[in-house]
Amino acid sequence: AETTAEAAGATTAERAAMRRALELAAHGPSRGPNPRVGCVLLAPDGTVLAEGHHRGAGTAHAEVDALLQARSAHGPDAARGATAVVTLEPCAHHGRTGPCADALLDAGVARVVHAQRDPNPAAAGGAARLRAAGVDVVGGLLADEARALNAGWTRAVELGRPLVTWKLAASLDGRSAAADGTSRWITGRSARYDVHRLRAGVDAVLVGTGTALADDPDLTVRHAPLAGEQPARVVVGLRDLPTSSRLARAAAAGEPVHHLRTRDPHAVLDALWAREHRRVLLEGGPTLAAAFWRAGLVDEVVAYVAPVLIGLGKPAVADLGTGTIADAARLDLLDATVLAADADDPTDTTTVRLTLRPRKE
Ligand code: AOF
Ligand code: ZN
Repeated sequence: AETTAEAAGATTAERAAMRRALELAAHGPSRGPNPRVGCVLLAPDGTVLAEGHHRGAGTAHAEVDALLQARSAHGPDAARGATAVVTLEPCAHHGRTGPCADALLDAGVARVVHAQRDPNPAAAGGAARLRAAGVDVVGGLLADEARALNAGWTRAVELGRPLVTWKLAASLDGRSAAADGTSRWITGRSARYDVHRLRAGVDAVLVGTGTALADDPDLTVRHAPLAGEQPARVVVGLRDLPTSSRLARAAAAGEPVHHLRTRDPHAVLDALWAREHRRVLLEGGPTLAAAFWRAGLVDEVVAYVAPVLIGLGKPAVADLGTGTIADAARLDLLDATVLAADADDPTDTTTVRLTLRPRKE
């Protein structure tokens, strides 16, 4: 069992350093395959030697970033006898970069205080390796904060599949299109822009071929700030898209657009995981959403509900196999926010955004 921070008595200086390391970590990536990690190196007298953080896949891990900074400020032996305070257990693997446990050992670090254990089986084991080499290792200091900072990444890594947020836009009576297929627009402008914010936080945006054919969507982030590249756009299903469609033209232009010719949500998530996608946004339509729901592969729901009645039309979700009310799928409401219409635009619509979590038995 791991020594806990309490049992091993992390010092006041180490606790303050961990708070600082968490702040540094927050500047790291909020999507993509890698977590946010911060590191502070303390001299034996408790003063700060150097700081570092991780900036995204392929760049230095936080520990190595801090070691580099220590060396450039204080010379090659800067970290000898130092304490490394890091928000994640140092890695033990050769991934895109070398193992941090070895880098810390080579630098002569005497003590390591980390927060969260590494949930990634490929990288874990650094604490044990350091301990075996005689380094004092304390785990678990402010681990809840570190985990919260990487909540999505941690859940995805523990599940071994991308986290799925299902976004739906519907009328008061749960329709996402009218009988003739028209759907522009059910929700208001601020709701539609809010969807761009959701897209900007994921690695891939998913739609079924039915939606791709009916709506000819673009699926890019245009109305929200975007750090880094556009999320990948993924079409799921067996039907072909016309070469004149927006998605087919983007693919032809070399943009990251993929067509997965399957109907199996597990196969979809396996393919996305292999592309290192950890967070995905499922934007419909009803068939794909129902398939993910029935497979238990929806982790969060964001529903935009507009005060409009459509009557007969396309439901937001297809058959869920619930023949009786006792079998109806229940969700927990986490948040409800009113996205007000622009008062100067009579065509705009106020929309309610519901953030929900499926109840898992
Ligand atoms: C990071 N940044 O500061 C630390 C990480 O294949 P790689 O080299 O990108 O390694 C990624 C894994 O390394 C990551 O999933 C995590 O388990 C571990 N630690 N990763 O990206 C860091 N310390
Ligand atoms: Zn590492």
